[in-house]
Amino acid sequence: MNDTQDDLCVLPETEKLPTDAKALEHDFRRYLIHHLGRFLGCNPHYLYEALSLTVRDRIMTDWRNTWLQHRLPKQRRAYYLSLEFLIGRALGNHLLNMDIEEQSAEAMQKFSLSLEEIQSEEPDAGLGNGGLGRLAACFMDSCATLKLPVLGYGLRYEYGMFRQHIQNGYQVEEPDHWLRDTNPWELERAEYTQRVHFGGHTEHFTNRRGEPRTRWLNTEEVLAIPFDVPVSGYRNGVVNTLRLWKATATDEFNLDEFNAGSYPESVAAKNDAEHITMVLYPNDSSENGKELRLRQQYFLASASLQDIVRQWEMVHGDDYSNFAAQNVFQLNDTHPAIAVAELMRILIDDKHLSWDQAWEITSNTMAYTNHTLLPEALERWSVKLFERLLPRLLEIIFDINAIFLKQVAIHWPGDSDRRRRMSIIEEDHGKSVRMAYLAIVGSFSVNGVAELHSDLLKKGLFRDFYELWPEKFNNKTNGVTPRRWIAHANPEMTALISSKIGDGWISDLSQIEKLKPFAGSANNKLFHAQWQAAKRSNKTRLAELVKKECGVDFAVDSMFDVQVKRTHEYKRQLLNVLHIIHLYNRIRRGDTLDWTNRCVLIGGKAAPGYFMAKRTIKLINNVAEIINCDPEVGDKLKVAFLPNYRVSSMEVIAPATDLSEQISTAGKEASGTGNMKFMMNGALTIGTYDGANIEILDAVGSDNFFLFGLKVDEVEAMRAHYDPESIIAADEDLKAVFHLLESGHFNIEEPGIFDAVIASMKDPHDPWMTVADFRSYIEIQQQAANAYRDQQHWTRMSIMNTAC
Ligand code: 26W
Repeated sequence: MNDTQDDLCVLPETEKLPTDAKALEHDFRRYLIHHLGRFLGCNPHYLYEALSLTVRDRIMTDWRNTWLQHRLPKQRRAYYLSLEFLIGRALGNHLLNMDIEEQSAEAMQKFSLSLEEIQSEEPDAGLGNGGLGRLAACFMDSCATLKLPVLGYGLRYEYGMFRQHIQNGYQVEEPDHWLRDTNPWELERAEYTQRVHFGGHTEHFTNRRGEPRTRWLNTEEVLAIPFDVPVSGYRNGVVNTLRLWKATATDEFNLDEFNAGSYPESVAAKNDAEHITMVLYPNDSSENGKELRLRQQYFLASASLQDIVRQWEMVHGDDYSNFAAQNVFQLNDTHPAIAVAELMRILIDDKHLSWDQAWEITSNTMAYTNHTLLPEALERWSVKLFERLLPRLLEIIFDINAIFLKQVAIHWPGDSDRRRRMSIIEEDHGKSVRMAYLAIVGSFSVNGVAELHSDLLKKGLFRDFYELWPEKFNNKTNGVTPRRWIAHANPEMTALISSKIGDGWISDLSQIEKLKPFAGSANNKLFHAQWQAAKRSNKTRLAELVKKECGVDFAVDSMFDVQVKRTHEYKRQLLNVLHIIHLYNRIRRGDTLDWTNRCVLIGGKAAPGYFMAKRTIKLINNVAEIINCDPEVGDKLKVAFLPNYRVSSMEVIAPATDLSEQISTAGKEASGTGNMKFMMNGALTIGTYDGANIEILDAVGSDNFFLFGLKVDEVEAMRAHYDPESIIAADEDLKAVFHLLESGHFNIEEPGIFDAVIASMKDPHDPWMTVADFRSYIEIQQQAANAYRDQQHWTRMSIMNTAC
């Protein structure tokens, strides 16, 4: 589609392609044979590609019409700016949204192909690390279903989240070249290419009208080419857009060097440019200050804002008076926060607005979501690096800061400490730019992602700012899309729910509470049996995956106890391990009266440079190996570490889980979203009073939730005198666990490898206070195990979790 008059015409319904099985079968064959040049016996990737193209054709008219709708200047448009969109697989999602699953299965049947197998050929689009990236993808889905005019802007990483292999129990990373085989879900839109500048220097001058102006000169330019990905709404004719930028070199960039006779250098320069979108940074909790990462951030912000301003000008010319009323930018954490300065630069330098006009627009269009309280995750960029890479942006940030600090001085006269604390520029240990402060100063809204988290932001991290601007701060508790996480992932339960309450809940989840009356078992015997049967077949599916990936046998009658999420000390996979070893000790000493068989599944990637997290993965694998091959243990306890946990694994895991582990140190998990995916699939949560667990507990009631552990204030109160060694000494079970760990029982062939991990838990300065929650954790685990043996009661609780 180009920006000419012709694209103003909305395509009529008659333009739509038929979606009956016959038509799908016909187009599939045509794509496979005539477009891809393959035949039925080919590599199954091409079958996936042929079907995806067939489906994509059927999205096109809605996509185009939605795009045109959004260009009408009647409503405020939102742009979700994010370095991560963890979208996973697309085919199944579109089939569901367009209601063509059955026809597609029937069409594939004609070729003796299984739709499910074809879907499993699709590589996950792993363009994110974890919660923050998946949240962006869930929001895009929900916005399309709610018919909201929201556009996502992100980066088209050539390599997504690394693939995790387990070798001898250790995590090994392998690059994820997900685009190697073509991606049928993207549409290149070279006609909307933008130019992004780096380096160079600035020059100040006065224009003919005597106004001060700035030029940014001698820059290197990089081209930003957009690739659009369709985001379909649920059966509503809406297809929104996720626009992902790819970096490439400009021709001039290469030519200069080429003409100077240095061909290799010119090619190297091309590589430099293309490196910007080569790979996703695999850190999800600590910033590393790398230049390439700052390049990525600016590249996204600049290309996206230029694109939006370009579209604005097509309709409004150079009249920006309504811009703020009709546009809003949501910053997904501080990663795209440079957008605050970039919008100022575009409006002032390129569009010649005054500072005040530009600031009025910027500070009324930017909104910032914070996703973490961990201090090590707060982004700071060295002023030196900024100066070299983005000199004009740094000047603007200095100016924003100077004006802001004057405001602070007026609010708190004479309080120089306050000014130092709140400055966007940190002066200690080498000057740096505090991106969170830039985001707060430049935004009209600052939100946390769960009630507790938003509260802690106001009391802690952003306290000074809250005192200055209380009206900016608010909460938006995270959510997840029930389309992917129930309707797509759990079709059996979906059909069962809809048979009772209709299917309105799929696009309006508040209706799910109509399920509550069915939780009582007295009059709902059949429904309860069907609920259990659905869980059972989901558990069978997961057991097959675990067998295939880990070689471990999970018995479906056992309680499936699952912790999947990034591996991080604050999420306390180690606490889970302590409990597993405790159960193992009990089995060994014959303490198994009224035992509940349990299968523990753990999965999650560790950042490649995060030693403790990687060693924890090794510990889990070693403990699993010893327990699984101990004949004395048998089916009482099985432990598996699922390699390469990703979106598509969660689609199998969540529907099959009985017990969802959400066991972070209170105050550390901003929200959590896995907790919601498990709950809506009828799992019970065993969790601390943290993040969105609290709201889950409120919704479902304490009878249907296994709460344990210290609360935030208790954690903080204990810190000063925390003495894990004496807690261990005073607790026979915990002592036995540590004794076994320290005896080298789990690492006979590799002595000493767990010393650091063990020491971290015994350290009085352990920030995660794992040992402090052990007793209350194993007690509540025992309660969960007991509860599980009463299947009738458990089913009631399971239904309540879905219904709430
Ligand atoms: C700069 C390195 C870096 C990269 C990513 C630091 C921090 C991040 C993210 C903020 C980490 C993240 O994904 N946070 C998670 O966001 C989810 C969505 O809001 C929350 O549910 C999780 O609790 C939070 O850990």
